[in-house]
Amino acid sequence: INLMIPFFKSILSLVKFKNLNSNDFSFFIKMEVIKYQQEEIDEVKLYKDLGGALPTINSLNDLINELHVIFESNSVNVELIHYVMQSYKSKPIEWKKYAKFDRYRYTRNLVDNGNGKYNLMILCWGEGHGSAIHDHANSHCFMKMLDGSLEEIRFAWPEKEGEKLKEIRRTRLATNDVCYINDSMGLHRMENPSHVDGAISLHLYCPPYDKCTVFNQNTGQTSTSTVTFWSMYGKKRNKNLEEISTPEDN
Ligand code: 2CO
Ligand code: FE2
Repeated sequence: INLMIPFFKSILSLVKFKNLNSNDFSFFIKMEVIKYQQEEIDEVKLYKDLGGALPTINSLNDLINELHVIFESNSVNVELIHYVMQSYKSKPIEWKKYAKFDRYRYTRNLVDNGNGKYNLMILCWGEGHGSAIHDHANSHCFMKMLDGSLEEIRFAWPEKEGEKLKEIRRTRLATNDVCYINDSMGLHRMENPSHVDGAISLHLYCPPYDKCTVFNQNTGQTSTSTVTFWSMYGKKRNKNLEEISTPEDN
């Protein structure tokens, strides 16, 4: 495992957003991932790129409001999203109404639907809970630890059919850390390595998606997984929905 893999990838992607009220893709936003270096935001450069103003985030509400402002634009800087998510210092009192655990698998709890442009959600990982290896359905994924710690295990896309997936890096995320992934950077699975403590993370997916591909590590075999919400806006959903799957361990 090479922990020093440089992430100086220049990626410029056009992201389509689905209009909430229809099934057409009706508008576009450009997400800029320019010389994005994982886990290291160059604040000075970002400050210059943005013309001399970096937002101040003092609460979860500030973060939610700032994200709305940022996504009003047709062009969104990935480093800026990373920066604002990192600036928020986790305070349990602000997010605990969204933190709903299940004893069997991790839960996804919707905090904000970003006017249809992105989803902001809180994931609750019980002791030892993990996800399957999955992609992100062409979405940009930001993840910030709010409590406890998670391990991200990243894999390369399989090159041949029937091939075992290659692990490319392993990162431990501590409280307040942020990490970013999109499909061009590989696949991953997340795991709460603790058998004592839960872990809580805040995720932003842009554009929102409800289906992703999950992979069997040994055979590379894929299947489609539907991702759903355990709760929305702090309210638990219908019992029947609890049966629908999340990309849990396989
Ligand atoms: N992508 C997974 C999900 O939305 C969680 S791992 O972090 O991206 O369920
Ligand atoms: Fe993920």
